[in-house]
Amino acid sequence: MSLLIRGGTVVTAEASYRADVYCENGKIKAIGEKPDAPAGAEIVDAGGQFVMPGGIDPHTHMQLPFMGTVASEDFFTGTAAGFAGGNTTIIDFVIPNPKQNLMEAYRDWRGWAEKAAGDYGFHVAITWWDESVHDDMGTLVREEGVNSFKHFMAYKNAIMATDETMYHSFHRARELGAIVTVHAENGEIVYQLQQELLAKGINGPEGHPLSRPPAAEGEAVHRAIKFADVAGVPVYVVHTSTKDALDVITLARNNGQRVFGEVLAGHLLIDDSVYRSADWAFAAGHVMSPPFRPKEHQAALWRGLASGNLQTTATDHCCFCAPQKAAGKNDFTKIPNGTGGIEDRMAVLWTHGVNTGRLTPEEFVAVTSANAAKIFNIHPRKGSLSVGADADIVVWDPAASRTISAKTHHQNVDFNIFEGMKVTGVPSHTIANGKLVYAKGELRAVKGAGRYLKRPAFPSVFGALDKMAKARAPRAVAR
Ligand code: URQ
Ligand code: ZN
Ligand code: ZN
Repeated sequence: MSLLIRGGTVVTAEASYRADVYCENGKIKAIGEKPDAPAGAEIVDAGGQFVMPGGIDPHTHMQLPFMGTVASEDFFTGTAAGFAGGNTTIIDFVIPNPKQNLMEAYRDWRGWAEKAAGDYGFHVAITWWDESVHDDMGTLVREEGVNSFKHFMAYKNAIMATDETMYHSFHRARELGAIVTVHAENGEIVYQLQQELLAKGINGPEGHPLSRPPAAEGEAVHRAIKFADVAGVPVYVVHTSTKDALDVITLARNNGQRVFGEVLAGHLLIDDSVYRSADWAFAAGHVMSPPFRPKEHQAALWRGLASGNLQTTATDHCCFCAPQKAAGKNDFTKIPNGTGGIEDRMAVLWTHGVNTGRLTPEEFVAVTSANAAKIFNIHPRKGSLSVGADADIVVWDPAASRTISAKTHHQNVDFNIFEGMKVTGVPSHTIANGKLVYAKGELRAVKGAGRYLKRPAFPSVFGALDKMAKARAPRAVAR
């Protein structure tokens, strides 16, 4: 299987330059002026377009069992919809129930993901602690290629990790050369505010943001960063949604701590007015956590991306259809939390990032692909356009437009948080593992073609730290 992408401008996180890209057997074989391509190679005409690394969405929840239901998007439909938006890789989550054996949960998710059309990895959530969790974390790192462990600091009485669990898990991750990630909202503040709002008779979606103030995120981000500092482990803050959180991340990074921040495309563009809509389904369709925020937070988040204090963008793609959201008709705390976006993230970011001058094309590649690959240790196999890398490529037409709608999107959900948004800059072709999976509106995703991605630990960082620590340790006095 060979494919030649001809006439385009290659854009990586480092540079843009005119070059053709030749792919063979799923890998990038040559990049340059008219590289040799055998007769019979499939040709993609990229004239006037950009040729970029396929998107990596480091935060999705395909067919997640959550809040009494299961997300409507599965690993096949979700990765296929991603192709239509230029995304070629996801990192999803294994989320064990409290007291559920980690390896059992991991095997469940591996089974569900076998239908994926695109490549996928897993962060594993640590929702409880005992010696078996300690041991299973070792197995997951050493044998299963998991190098990131998630901690939900929200969702009390469900999957919330206590401080005790976080303490043990962070130290174990440090030992193993893994990174920790957090959903940083103070679950106790949220829980107490939810009870108070319901007691006052506020049970509609307007109560959702009121129960999750920016301070609840700022406190939890601060706490997670301090736990990570004590453990000496890198920490990645998912769906950073407020200036409060960004300020804490920025301060820690300025002090040299290894802290990374992710922002969702939705949090960059949608504000909390959606929850005050008279249309219950519209408001409930936007219920996700952390909630969409007042406008001033969006400006801060864009500054965070531009300044490099936020390194990645994601979607937290976790879809629930209207009948599922209706579970919370009389109690907003029962509305399944989650929204979609895997098909729209890159076009939304190009339109509101590159077309407005907030991001250069190179920065666009960094925040939609390369940085996630580097942070989660799959670069340059993923997130780069380099010889030997996986042939995961998007041919991007900067002049083409479309209007986003649930009526036309490929996502398996009846709602779209970007409904009606006109985007300029969309994929004309997506190549995954060297195969054309999307071409000018035609989706050619193949169920089960996706591969599980092993992501190596980071012993190099920790090895160096250990050597330094030993060097500093007081020498035993020779007897
Ligand atoms: O919290 C998450 O990231 C998962 C449960 C998806 N739902 C959400 O509201 N973000
Ligand atoms: Zn979350
Ligand atoms: Zn999530």
